[in-house]
Amino acid sequence: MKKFYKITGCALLLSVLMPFNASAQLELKPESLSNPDNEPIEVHPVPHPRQLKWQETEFYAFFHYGMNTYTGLEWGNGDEDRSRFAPTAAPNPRQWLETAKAAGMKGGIAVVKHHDGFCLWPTETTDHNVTNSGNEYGRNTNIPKDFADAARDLGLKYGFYISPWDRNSVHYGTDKYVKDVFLRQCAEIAQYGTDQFEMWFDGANGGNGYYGGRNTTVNVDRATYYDVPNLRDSIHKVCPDCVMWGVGGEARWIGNEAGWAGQTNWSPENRDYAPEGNGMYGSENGWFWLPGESDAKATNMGWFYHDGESPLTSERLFQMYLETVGRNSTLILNIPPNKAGILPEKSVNSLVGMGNLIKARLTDDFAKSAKITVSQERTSGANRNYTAANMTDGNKDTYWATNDGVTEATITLMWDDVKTVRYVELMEYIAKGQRVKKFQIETTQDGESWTRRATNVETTTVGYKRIIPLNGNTANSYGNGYNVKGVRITIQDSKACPLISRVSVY
Ligand code: FUL
Repeated sequence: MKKFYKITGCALLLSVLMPFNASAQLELKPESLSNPDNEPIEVHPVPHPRQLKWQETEFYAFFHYGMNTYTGLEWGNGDEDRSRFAPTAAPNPRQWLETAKAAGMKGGIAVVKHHDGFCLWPTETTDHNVTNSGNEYGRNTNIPKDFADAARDLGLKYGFYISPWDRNSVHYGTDKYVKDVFLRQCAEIAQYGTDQFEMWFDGANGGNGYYGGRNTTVNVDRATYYDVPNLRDSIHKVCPDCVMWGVGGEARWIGNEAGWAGQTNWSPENRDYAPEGNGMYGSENGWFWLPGESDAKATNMGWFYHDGESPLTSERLFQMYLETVGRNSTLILNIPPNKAGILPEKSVNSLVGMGNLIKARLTDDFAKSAKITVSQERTSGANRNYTAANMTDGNKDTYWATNDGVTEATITLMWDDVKTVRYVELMEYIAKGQRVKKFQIETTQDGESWTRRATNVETTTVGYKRIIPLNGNTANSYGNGYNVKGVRITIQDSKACPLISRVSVY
């Protein structure tokens, strides 16, 4: 960054009067012209604006629907007779998304092609698509179109899962598959909406399959085979805010598919990370921004619908929310549509129940009525301040900060009357990088003696969002709560001055 130096009038006069050597020793004062708002400098890596918008989606749905819904498989071999895709009613993506909305989700991702290669839209890239399916409901289906239309209508974000691995295609494993099938399919899907927020590219790549009758095993190197730089560039030209997930290299797989992220979870990561290993935690000194997404099932069987399946309880799903969204990850929660192309009522109820728990437990924010003091406020700039009030103004673009070099700080919230509290939520202003490395939370009943809470929790990283149950228990977080007159958060270590955009106490 450029620094401008100001030589004051007095210094100028002295420099004329004094010999050269003496004037050279005059202290030059850094001028603030280059940074009039006294903004803290970034701690790299920082997110791309599209990754920031993506992160704000926080909690969204996953819908696995397709050939497997009718064959009962999880991974179709690619040789399924197309007539087997025969919905018993017109598939209704709007109903899927209405459920997502009622559950408090901000969007959804629909599978439009799984590993079996069967495409849920009319495409010229393969005959293995809905136009050749078993009945009129199937032949008239166009999932990406109906899904995108419904999402826009409901004010939700949307995106699609397109399996790079294709066990139907005779070309899989050759360049022709990448050029004439996969990239063209992605381009077709991009045409269903330039406002997509994520394209999902599965890490399951290659193995045995039908492959147009070759019935063989094809292995590819997923890092190089799919022409990812070209894929990324072409999609971004059409869908500028679309994060290319997984193989696309713009967001990472948390990796356990069980609905939890590491308590310590960095968004920075290294290019050579093993998606199967380190996904839960990221890397403190990772050199590029690769935020985590947790994919998990809301039901007890597969990703696709199976007769006899049951949804997980709303309480269990709420626990997943705390262990993912509450740990600097997004949560993409799968609810399988059934053979009629709708979500079963039991699943809807459980999801809506989860949404109600989130609303009931994480909405009434006591921080808004607290008297908040901080150990230090960063010196204001011309058009920006860094006061404690920025943490409760509901504005994601304002934040509280300390001065440069100050990496320890306290935030104290006090109330005149007793509050029953259970959760503390913190958000960092990650546009300038993820910083906080260690913190702790205490409460007070009398305003004098403080007791540390959540002692069994790794209170290390914060990131985009961290939610700490004060009893330290995500499975049974609600409990009786603590009756307190104050909450104190102490930041004990940070990569640089901490920037906190939100503090909430529920
Ligand atoms: C995995 C796939 O192989 C599963 O079938 C499912 O789609 C899941 C979300 O990702 O890698």
